Amino acid sequence: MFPKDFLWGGATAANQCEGGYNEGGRGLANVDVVPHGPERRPVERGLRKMLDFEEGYYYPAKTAVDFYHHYKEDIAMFGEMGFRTFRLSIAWTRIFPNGDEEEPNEEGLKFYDSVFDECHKYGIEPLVTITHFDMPVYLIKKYGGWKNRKLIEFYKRLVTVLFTRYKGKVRYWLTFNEINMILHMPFMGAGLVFEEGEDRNAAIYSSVHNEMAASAWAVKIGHEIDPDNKIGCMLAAGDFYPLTSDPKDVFLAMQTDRDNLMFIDVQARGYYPNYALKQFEQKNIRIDMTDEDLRIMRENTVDFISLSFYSTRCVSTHDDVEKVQGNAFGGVRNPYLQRSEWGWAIDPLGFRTTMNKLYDRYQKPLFIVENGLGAKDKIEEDGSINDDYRIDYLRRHIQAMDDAITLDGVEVLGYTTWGCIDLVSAGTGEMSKRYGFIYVDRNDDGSGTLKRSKKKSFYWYKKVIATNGADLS
Ligand code: BGP
Repeated sequence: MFPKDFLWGGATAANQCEGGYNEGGRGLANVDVVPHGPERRPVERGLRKMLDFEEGYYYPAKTAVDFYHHYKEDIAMFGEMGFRTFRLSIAWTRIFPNGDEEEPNEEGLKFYDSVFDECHKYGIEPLVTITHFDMPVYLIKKYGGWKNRKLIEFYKRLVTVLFTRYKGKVRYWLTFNEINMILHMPFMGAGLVFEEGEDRNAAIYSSVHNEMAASAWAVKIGHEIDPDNKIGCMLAAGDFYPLTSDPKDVFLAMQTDRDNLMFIDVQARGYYPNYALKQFEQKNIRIDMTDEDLRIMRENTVDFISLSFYSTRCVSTHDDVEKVQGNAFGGVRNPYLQRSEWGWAIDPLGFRTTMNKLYDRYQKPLFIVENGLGAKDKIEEDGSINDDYRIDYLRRHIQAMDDAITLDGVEVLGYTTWGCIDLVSAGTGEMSKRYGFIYVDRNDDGSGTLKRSKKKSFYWYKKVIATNGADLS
């Protein structure tokens, strides 16, 4: 049984749905210059530097699914499904086109004002990710991005403007989307570029520290501006399983989990865990941390833990195992699980396990802000789209979430499925990897009319929400 005020809804991110990359005074962002095609992964990982549009590449984020011009139509459809919340992100470059200006860009602020007003028309509570992989290119070129402590100041300026302007319109905030993604996709996740011979690890962990300090400042500023604000962190979650009961595998799984949980340990408990400090020491990673950073982090922990969950992952110390690449996380194949067309392991019970572990560890409410199946859809002759595979995936995960709440006592504030409307895939840049209840006529090469239509899952999710999760049939 789901709580009465459970926040059902869907999730998007500015860079994957808005488009309008050069409208309304917006500046250029790292997420704009990640191309579709074989160069995408190297760019995402910071192995190939691309800080501007280059000849001969297609950049899907430029137009994405043009939410910038379609938001009224799209939010009306979310309203029709009965959404109680809608997760979206702010494009930093709409508010501060370069990132270091003193004054914000009014046109950008107005855009989100209209989006939030539109949500409230349908009784939809906005859930805002302050930065979803987003970073002004100017800040990368001029300051080196998050490697530079100055970024903390620019981020404080950004959040102060947002909390002040949208006071009363937005109550739920996330500071950084999938903050641990910086380990796996440093450019895509945080705009990091590396110089020749630079120590990658040192650059990553200095940036991580600056992000976590900035996040704690956001919690402080957000609470000061409006004590009703609820501010959360966001983890790309999914437990790491040991492939076998070999203690070496078990230990490796624990360590790999820790690599990702370290972020939330700091954001939710307020201090670096000993294992992280030891690692920095052993790897000779020196981070410029001030006493003030550590105080702000300790005093301003998050109100809730949000997470994305698509799959669990599996690790092994053995050689004779099949390697797989699901999401941005590598690992080995788990023989007990089926996989999506993109090779992501499907594991609803693992979802329940992950929720339990996070709740045990932090004792703070969870918010599931991404979950879903990326799949190819087929339009039938009569125009219908029968996405039973998507319904099946979501049904099993919602059931697992119900079990976690009802049988295990995990506190969960809400659930927003990823890509409630089809959008550009972050990992691959494809449109054909679809997650939505709403189909968007747009193809991998950018062709298509952008027309929206309802899939079978649209009606199914509407019923799920109407029955507060009681009818999943
Ligand atoms: C998460 C991101 C999202 C989203 C999702 C699905 O990592 O927060 O932005 O895209 O994964 O991944 P993909 O788009 O690669 O299928």
